[in-house]
Amino acid sequence: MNINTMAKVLHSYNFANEITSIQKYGYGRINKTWLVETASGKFILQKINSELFNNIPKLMNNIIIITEHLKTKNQNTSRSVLNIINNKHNKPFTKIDCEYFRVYEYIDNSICYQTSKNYDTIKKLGFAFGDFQKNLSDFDQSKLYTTIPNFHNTSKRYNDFINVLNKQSKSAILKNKALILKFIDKKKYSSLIQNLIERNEIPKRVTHNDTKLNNVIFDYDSKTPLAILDLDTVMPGTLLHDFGDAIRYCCNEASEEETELSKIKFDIDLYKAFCEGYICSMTDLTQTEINHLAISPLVMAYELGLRFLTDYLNGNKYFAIDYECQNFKRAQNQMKLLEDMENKYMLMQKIVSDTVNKIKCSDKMSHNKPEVENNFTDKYFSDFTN
Ligand code: GN1
Ligand code: MG
Repeated sequence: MNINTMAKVLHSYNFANEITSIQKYGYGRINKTWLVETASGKFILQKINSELFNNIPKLMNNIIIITEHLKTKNQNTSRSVLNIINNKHNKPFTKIDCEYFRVYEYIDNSICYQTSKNYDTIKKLGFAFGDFQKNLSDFDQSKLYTTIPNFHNTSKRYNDFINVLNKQSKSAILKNKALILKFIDKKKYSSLIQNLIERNEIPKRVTHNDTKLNNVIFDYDSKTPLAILDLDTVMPGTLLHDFGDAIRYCCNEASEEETELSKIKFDIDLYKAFCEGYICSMTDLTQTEINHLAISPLVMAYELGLRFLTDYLNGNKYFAIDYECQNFKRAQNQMKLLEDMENKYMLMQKIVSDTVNKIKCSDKMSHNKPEVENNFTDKYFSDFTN
């Protein structure tokens, strides 16, 4: 970012005179993030992508009202949410030269994981996302502004892909033919969840829509989740998208950036751990939701792969890249993951139904569940697993 703009932004905050360092932070593909250290504490500074989000005041209002609601559900309000710092004019964002910036309090003694092979961590992650969902179940959806219309409308994503394909030269299509054909061949995934939404077969809930492992802050010592980040895409939606997207990301043995396809495998034990955590905390799932939990990660891998491939064919205008064919490689990565999930799908279904039954049994057996001190205690998990 232009140094003058950065200086103006920082001067709009009360901590401007105390800054000791500023470094780039995180791996977001949409917003730009910095860690600002000052004599009195650390802050997260973000430049919000205003090409994508076209009404930032309304987006910020979503984040404020969701954060306030989540605070009513948890006593430790400095570590259970990411608090927004207002600028000197008491505004939650600063606008400089048509660009928008916001600042969050940094949560001390915390960590964000890009990947994790630890079953306990992933079980707690599942619990945290289920808990987030449950905590928002009494939030009035009509108060939310839709920041990106049709964000997880996979049928629309498929149509966008076909429209971009139609604009390609013959040689571009031939060059990428194998992957393009795979996405066309698996078109059935594009309407699977969308049909349930359109036929009102699943409830509309307040959902996060970007449930990646790296959007959760963990306590550094206890390794338990503290807060869920990146509320830009909190909108009315279906929990199938959140459940599926979280699994698509955290159960890939490799990262989303892996280009060596043989390393991309779906880890069924991590999946089991996530299911146990999620189903344990999000207890009011409907039967239709339960029936579609197992298929949802396949739909989400298909959707994201399609988005990466569409963006690649369209000149990489959406997802930030470090090298020219990165979005093509990311699409290949998601396709490989999807193919591996297809091979394990029967087992994925069985794990969901076994987990649901196990929780129903343990609910019947113990009417006196242990008190949950903080949302993610180990005590609660060992009670569930034993
Ligand atoms: C984008 O920037 P980040 O990492 O928070 C994208 C998600 C994708 C993700 C893939 C608003 O999220 O939908 O799943 O990249 N966010 C938006 O890594 O498009
Ligand atoms: Mg995001």
